[in-house]
Amino acid sequence: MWHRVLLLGWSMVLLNGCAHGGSLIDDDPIGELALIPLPVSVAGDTGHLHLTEGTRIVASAGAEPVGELLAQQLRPSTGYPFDVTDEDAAPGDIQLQLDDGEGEGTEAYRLTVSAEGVLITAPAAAGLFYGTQTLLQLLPASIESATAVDGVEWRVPMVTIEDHPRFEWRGAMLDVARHFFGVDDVKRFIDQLARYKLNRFHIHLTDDQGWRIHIDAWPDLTAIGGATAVGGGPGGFYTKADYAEIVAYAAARHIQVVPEIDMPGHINAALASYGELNPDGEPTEPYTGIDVGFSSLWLDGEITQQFVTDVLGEVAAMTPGAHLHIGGDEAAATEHDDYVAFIQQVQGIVGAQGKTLVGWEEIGNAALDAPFVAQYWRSSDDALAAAARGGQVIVSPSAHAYLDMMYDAESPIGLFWAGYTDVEDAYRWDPVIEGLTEDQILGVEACLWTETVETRDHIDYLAFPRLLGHAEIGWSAAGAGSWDEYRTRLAAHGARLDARGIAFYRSPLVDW
Ligand code: TNX
Repeated sequence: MWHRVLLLGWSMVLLNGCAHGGSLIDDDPIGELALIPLPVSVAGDTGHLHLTEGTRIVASAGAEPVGELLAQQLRPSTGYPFDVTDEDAAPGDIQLQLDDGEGEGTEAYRLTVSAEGVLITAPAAAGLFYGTQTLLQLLPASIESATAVDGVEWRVPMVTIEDHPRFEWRGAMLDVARHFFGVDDVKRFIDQLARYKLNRFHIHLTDDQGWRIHIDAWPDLTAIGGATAVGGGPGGFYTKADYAEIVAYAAARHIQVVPEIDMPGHINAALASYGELNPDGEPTEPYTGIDVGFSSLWLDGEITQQFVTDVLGEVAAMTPGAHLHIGGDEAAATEHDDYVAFIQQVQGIVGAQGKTLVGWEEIGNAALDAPFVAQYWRSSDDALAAAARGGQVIVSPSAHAYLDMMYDAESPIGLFWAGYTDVEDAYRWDPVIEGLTEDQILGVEACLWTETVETRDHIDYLAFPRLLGHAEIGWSAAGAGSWDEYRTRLAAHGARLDARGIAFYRSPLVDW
C-alpha cells in the first residue's frame, strides 16, 4: 500500500519508500504559472510533485518515441536517468498514455500532476508531445540547461491542464536563401519551434541570391546557384541526405517541413546556374544584393516546363507533408497573364505529386481550384480573392509577423519597410483578418527573412522573443491572454531562453 508522506510546515520533502523511486511531494503554494502558449484550461491545486533519480517515463504502446524525446530533454540538466519503460507505473512516474478520446483533435492533451505522478493523456502522439512541452514549462527554468545543474528542486506544481490548439497551421519560416544556415542551425531553430507547439517549419529554399537544395536532374543549381549569398558570402546548400535529416528531426518533434521553391520571380540563382533557362541561352550574373522583383522564369521556354516539373517532383519526393510552397510573390518581372497561367499550371504539377499548393497571397490572382493555400503578407485584397475561390489562408501580416523587421530605431539588424515591430506588436494582433471568417484561416506563420541575418545570434536576436507571441496567437483561444499579463509570462521565459543559449532581444517593454 502506497501513501504519501507530507512534512507539513517545511519546504522539504520526504521520500516514500517504494519499489520504483516513490513520489516526493510538498505542499507549497503553486504560485504563478508562466505558460506560453496559454493552455485552454488550467486548474491548480496546492503542492508540488518532485522528480527524482527514480522517476521513470512510462510510455504506453505508441508513446515510446515521445517518451524517449522527453527523457532526452530531462536528462542533461537533472542528471537523472529517466528510464523509459512500458511497465506498470509506480508513484512519482511520468506516464504517457494514448487514449481513445477524439474530442479536440490529434493535438489535444490532458496533463495531470498529482501525488501519484504526472499523467499525460492524448488521442495521438502529437498531443502527448505537446503535453510534454507543457510539462517542461512547469519545471524550473534550468531544466532547459544542456549541462547538469546542482541544487535545484525539480518540482512540478499540482495542476490539471486541458489543452488543444486554435489553428491547424502554426508555422515559422526561415529564409536560408539570402544567407545560408547549415543543418545544425536549422535543428536548433526547430528545437525552439517545438518548445512553443509550432507544427510547421517553412523553409524558403531558393531566391535570387542562392539555391539551397540539391536537385539530381539539375546539379548546377547548387554547384553554381548554391555558391552565392547576400553580400557575396560563400553560400551553401543541403544535400538530399542533409535535407532528409532536417525532415526527420522536425517530424520527431511533430513539425512538418514545408519546402518553398520560389517561382516565377525570385529565381535569379537558377537563371545564373543554367544558360538554357534564359531566352538568349546565356546565364545571368549571380546576384548578391537585396532588391526584389527583377527576375522571372522564361515562361515561353519549353525547357522551363521541364525544369519546373523536375524540381517540384524531386522536392515532393523529399516531402512527407501534404504541402509544397511555390512562392509566387513579387513577380514584377512577369507579365500578369503569364503569371496567372503559370500558377495554374504549377497547381497541376503539384497536384500530380499528390501535394497541396501553397503560395504567397499573389496566387489569389490565379483561377486555382480548392484545395490550395494562400499566405497573406501584405495585401488583404489578394488574400480575400484566394479565399473567395475556396483557398485557405495562412496569415503572416508583415507589420506583426515579419521577424526580420527592426524592433525600433536602435536595432542593429533588420529591415524597416513594414515598420518597427516591437514585442508588443508581435503579440497584439488579430489573425482573423477583416473579410475572412475563422474557418477560412488555416493558421498563422511568422517569417524570418535573412537579408540582414548572417549568424545564429542574428536569428536569435530577431526571432526571440517575438516568435513566442506568434506561437500563442496560433495556439491559444481568441482573447485568452492580454498584453499586460503576457509581458509577465514572457519575462519568466527569459531564463528559459537563456538556459537554452538563445541570444534573445531583451526588449525594454518586458521586465526580464
Ligand atoms: C518581402 S514577403 C518578400 C521577401 C523579402 C521580405 C523582406 C514576401 C513574400 N517577399 O522577398 O525578403 O519582403 O522583409
